[in-house]
Amino acid sequence: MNSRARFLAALNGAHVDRPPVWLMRQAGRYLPDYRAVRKQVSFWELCHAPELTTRVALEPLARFKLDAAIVFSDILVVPQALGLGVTFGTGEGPVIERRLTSASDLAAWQVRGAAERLGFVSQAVTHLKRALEGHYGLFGFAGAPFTLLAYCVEGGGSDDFLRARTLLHREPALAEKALATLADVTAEYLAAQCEAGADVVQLFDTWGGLLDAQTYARFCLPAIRRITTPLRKRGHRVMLFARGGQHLLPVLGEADVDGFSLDWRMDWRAARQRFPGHVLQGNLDPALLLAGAEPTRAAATQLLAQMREAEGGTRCIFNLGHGIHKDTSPEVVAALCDEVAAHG
Ligand code: 1CP
Repeated sequence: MNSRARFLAALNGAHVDRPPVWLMRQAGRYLPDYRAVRKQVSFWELCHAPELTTRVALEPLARFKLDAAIVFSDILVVPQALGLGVTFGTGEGPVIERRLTSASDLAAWQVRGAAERLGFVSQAVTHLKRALEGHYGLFGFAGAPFTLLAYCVEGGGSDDFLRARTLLHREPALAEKALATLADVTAEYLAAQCEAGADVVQLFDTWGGLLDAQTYARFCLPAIRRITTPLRKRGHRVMLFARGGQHLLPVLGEADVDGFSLDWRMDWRAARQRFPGHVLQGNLDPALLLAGAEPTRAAATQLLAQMREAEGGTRCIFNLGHGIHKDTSPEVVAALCDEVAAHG
């Protein structure tokens, strides 16, 4: 079975010889070629150069037995396209210059033309699609509305995004309007990625798990559906990753998605029981890879056995429960992918 055929079969619930595998953040700082590229160009320059985004997206496919690629970009391209001024400093993570604190800040967002300003990402998808020559599946992606809002309100990274969580409750109308705006730009942006050749797109709700289920259902799910419902009506596939969202499982069914990417703390069997017809993806703890090849292989074998319990492992995609940590050894990643491939 070719990788893309395996990947599409898993998405469609057809027979698979084994679950396909890809890894969140599979292109990134743990790979020497990525670090070499970043010595030459800034992060934004890299994102805007299709030859380079394709080069870094292909590197993990050349090294490891992976079944899908993900376009190289970042979730913060959306606030950048809205004119918020996003910079990636060395080491300490992104900074957003024009934070969202009031209705007048929101009124200044440059919504018109934002999807066009994101055209470089669709170009990266087109370029990568051509290079994959139909051999591998291809993911597009975007940040989910709340995760984007969290960065826009905070002005950068945070452990608890307290300012964003406070805004939801102090100024719910402003928060809803900002979430809807982010959603509408994202819907158009993801449709363009699908039209450029992405087989499926993933919404990263990295910070959604900071919210209780009631707040998530009130603010996040309507914004997510503004993206997913029109995409799915057009025949595009969408996955949702709600990191730290085990307590959200009872409400996530309202997201209108094809599948869920599971955080490492989520129980695979419990998720499968709740979502028998959805694609499930995940969910090895990235920390296992830092612990070495043996614990990683053992945990992978166990997870593959759980995947096989329902329908011979179809509608399952092997992945981590969050992105690969930058200190991960490529040899361990190779061992993991070999282990998954050996289960065919
Ligand atoms: O210095 C560098 O080279 C930049 C490091 C880096 C990389 C490699 C950033 C800055 N972004 C990326 C690429 C990236 N980001 C990808 C494509 C790589 C791949 O998967 O192969 C993807 C899917 C993302 C998504 C992303 N960016 C998320 C969601 C997924 C997740 O890991 O939770 C988030 C939260 C971001 C924000 C971001 N971008 C970069 C950093 C360091 C951060 C985290 C900021 C923080 O909260 O501290």
